[in-house]
Order: sequence, then structure tokens, then C-alpha cells
Amino acid sequence: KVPWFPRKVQDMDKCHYLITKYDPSLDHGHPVSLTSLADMHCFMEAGHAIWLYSLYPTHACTQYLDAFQQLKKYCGYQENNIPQLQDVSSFLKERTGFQLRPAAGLLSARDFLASLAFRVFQSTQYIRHFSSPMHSPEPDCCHELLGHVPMLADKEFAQFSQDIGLASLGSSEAEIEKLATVYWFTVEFGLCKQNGTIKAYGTGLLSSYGELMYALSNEPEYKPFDPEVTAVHPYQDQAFQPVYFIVESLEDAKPFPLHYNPFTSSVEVM
Ligand code: H2B
Ligand code: FE
Repeated sequence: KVPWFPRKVQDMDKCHYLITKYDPSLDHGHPVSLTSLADMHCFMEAGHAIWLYSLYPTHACTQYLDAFQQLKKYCGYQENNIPQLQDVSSFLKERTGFQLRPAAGLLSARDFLASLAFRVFQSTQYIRHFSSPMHSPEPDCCHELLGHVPMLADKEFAQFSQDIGLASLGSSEAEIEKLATVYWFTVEFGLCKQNGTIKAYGTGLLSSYGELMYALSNEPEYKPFDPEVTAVHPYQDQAFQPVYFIVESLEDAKPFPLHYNPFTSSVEVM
């Protein structure tokens, strides 16, 4: 039996299953609401953001750098400002048809991936706890805005994201787990080659000063991206990744050989 899956973008209202990994009342490192502590976090984050910004020219892929310039110009990406989700969503909609939808926390891989099929990115709005500015165990708005948003403004990357989403619709739990793993090692922690140099396009790297430095140092192990191999490689979210997968070129990255035909609204295997 094929599990239920959304057929139209309105069905996103039913794709909101939250995973509770951390009990907010027990864990002091849990992210907190943005509205209550906005000023303080804005101040704290500026420090991390300035560190990060200094790494981008040498560590980020060109697609990221291009989009980042645009976001500075049109969406108020500045050290002392938190951009508005609505402005960013309108920006993306114009570039690649992606839109942001507010999410209350970490969603199940199934619901999160399903939304990508409709070019909807479910974005958290809270910010990481100020006691650990360099690391957030769950996605927060720094990760979404500094990591995901610039990459989603790139056409090929947007297509790649949607392809993973499309492949997830109606899939079994085992298939979802494989897709979530591919997503992890590409969208979140992927590296690519550009002019013979390794650059980061993974959004978990682009939103963490510490891991961005580490990923492009000589410490971690590198493996070539291969969907079959990558999909079953174990991963964890408690520390820096010991292994990163490299794609030869971001333009050629495909989760699986498939293509969404917008004219027939169907998935074609190439
Ligand atoms: N939920 C939210 N709100 N944001 C994410 O970036 C996210 C998610 N990523 N759920 C998903 C899981 C990802 O790690 C994969 C598909 O499991
Ligand atoms: Fe993410």
C-alpha cells in the first residue's frame, strides 16, 4: 500500500509532523523563541555572522556567493539585521519558484521532503540558544537564512532539491531514510569542485563557522558522491561529519536520474 502523500500545494497544511528530539524544559541548549529575545540574539548572532562572512569568499561555492550578493541588495541581509521571512520568500519565488513556509520545529523527513516536491521550503523561525552560537542541534533561522536560502536561489540547486522531494512522495520508510541520507550529504553537508578547488555548497556548513573551517581543512575524509553509496552511508548530527561527499560539479548533481516535467506534471526517469 502506498502511504498518503500530498497531491497539491494546499496539502502542505497536512505535512507538519514534528519530531521532538529535545525536551525544551530539560535541555538548556534548546533554541528559544525569537520574539522574546530578539535583540539579544541579534547582537549575539552578529558576532557569528561576521566570522562566517569572512570565510565565504574562500570557502563557499560561486552559486552561494552570487545569491548572497542579491540577498544583501534586496532582502536586508546585513550583520545587524534579521531578514523578514516574507521578503525572503518573495525573493525566492521570483528566482526559482521556491517559497518559504513557517514551520514550528524539526519536521519528519517524510513531511519535510514532500514539501520540497512542491518547491515549498519549511523554515523554522526561532534562533539557536545563545549559550552555543556555533552549533544548533536543530535547524534554526540562522541555518535557514544563511544556509538554505542562498542555495535555493540557484536554479540547478532548486531543481535538485525538488527532485529529492518528488522521489520521496509515497515512498516506504526505508526509501525515505535513503533520501534523507542523500539530502544530508548533499544539501546539508555537500562539497563540490569548482575550478579544481573544493568548495562548500552544503547548508549545514555554510551556516557554521566551525564546521565550514573544518570541512575544508585536511582533517575530514572525502569520498566522491555516488547516490547508491551515499544513500546508505551512516550519519549523525551530534558532531562534525567525519566524511564528506564531493560532487564533480554542482550543475551535474542529480539525486537519481529523474526529471520533473512541468508540462505534464509528472516525473520522468531519464
Ligand atoms: N525540518 C525542518 N523544519 N527543517 C529542516 O531543515 C529539516 C526538517 N530537515 N526535517 C530535514 C528533516 C532533513 O534533515 C532530512 C530530510 O531528514
Ligand atoms: Fe537544513
